[in-house]
Amino acid sequence: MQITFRWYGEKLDTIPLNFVKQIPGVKGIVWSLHDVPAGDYWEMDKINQVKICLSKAGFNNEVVESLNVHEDIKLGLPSRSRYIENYKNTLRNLGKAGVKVVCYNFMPVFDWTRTDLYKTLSDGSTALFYEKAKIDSLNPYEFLDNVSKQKGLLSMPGWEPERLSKIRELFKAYEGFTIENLFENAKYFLKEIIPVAEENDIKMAIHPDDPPWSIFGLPRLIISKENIQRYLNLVSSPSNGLTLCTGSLGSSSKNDIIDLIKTYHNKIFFAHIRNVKCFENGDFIESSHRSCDGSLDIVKIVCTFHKLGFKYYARPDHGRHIWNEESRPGLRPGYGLYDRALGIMYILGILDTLDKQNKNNQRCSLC
Ligand code: DNO
Repeated sequence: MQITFRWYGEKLDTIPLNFVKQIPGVKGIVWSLHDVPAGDYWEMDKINQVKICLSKAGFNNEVVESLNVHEDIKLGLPSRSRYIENYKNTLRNLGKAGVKVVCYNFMPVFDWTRTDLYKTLSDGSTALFYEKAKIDSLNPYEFLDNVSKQKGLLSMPGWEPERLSKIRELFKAYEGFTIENLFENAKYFLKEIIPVAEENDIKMAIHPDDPPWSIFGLPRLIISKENIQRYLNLVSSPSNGLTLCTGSLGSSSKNDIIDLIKTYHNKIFFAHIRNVKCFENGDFIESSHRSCDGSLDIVKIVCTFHKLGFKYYARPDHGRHIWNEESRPGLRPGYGLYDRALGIMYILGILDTLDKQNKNNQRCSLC
């Protein structure tokens, strides 16, 4: 597994790349052109600028996360052809720049959803929290009023101001829209873009829906093993694969993460590894990476990937806000430096132990 770190770019991220360089084991930066709106074409010059910047700092640029799919594609509107053409041309450019994996999602309206960005944990750190009863009791407009007052929200991926300003229109457009419509539009999209990904040696890795259940009556695709299988079957290709986000799928106890890794390890091109503490009432909070701090067994997860010879990319995903980091202006909730660095060290600790066991021909009893 190759360890990577998500970074929002020189203008938008408060963490300097030379700090990231000091985290052991990080080979690549997971990047995107966050200033280009969904549906627009990524120019070669802009892509190359990032490539040069990352390579100067000693990182590769092999993973792009969030080449966003325009809402008209998800809705299957006639205008989708223009956006699909842009998507294909962007993939061609990314291929030229040496990008190997593109993580994207097919979630209607919202990317990911939380009710609290800074919920205090018992140790005084804060983390992203989802309160099920709150989401269930509010309509999306009330929810947005409620949550948009929170610091940092509008800097999160999927919550861009231009997107949120169109929220009413979007909800109208999705009225009566079913999961079958969404699968159909995903199929149309994949049939168009997967051949281009193949030609350019790019693996497309769809991100699961977060949380993995329907919210505000919107249909959701990547929420269960059954739907993952259906999505992969839409277009059968070595370029049609998954981002296995342990925290997204793992916030539903119906999903068995170990089973998913064992079943789909050949289709997983990117792993987001994080822990989540789930409560019986459907609430969940993002905890530290340690197995004993959350509901997921991160040791077993990393061990399963290792045993299966997983050779693709992984990142620590979100972290808590610790050591007063949340007071740093411009911090993106969940994307601080410290806890993600601790997460990497935890993952590396597990991997190093497993490698040592392998060298000594010891059998692993962890997974
Ligand atoms: C959350 C992320 C997601 C992910 C997108 C990919 O922090 O994992 O926002 O980047 O769903 O398109």
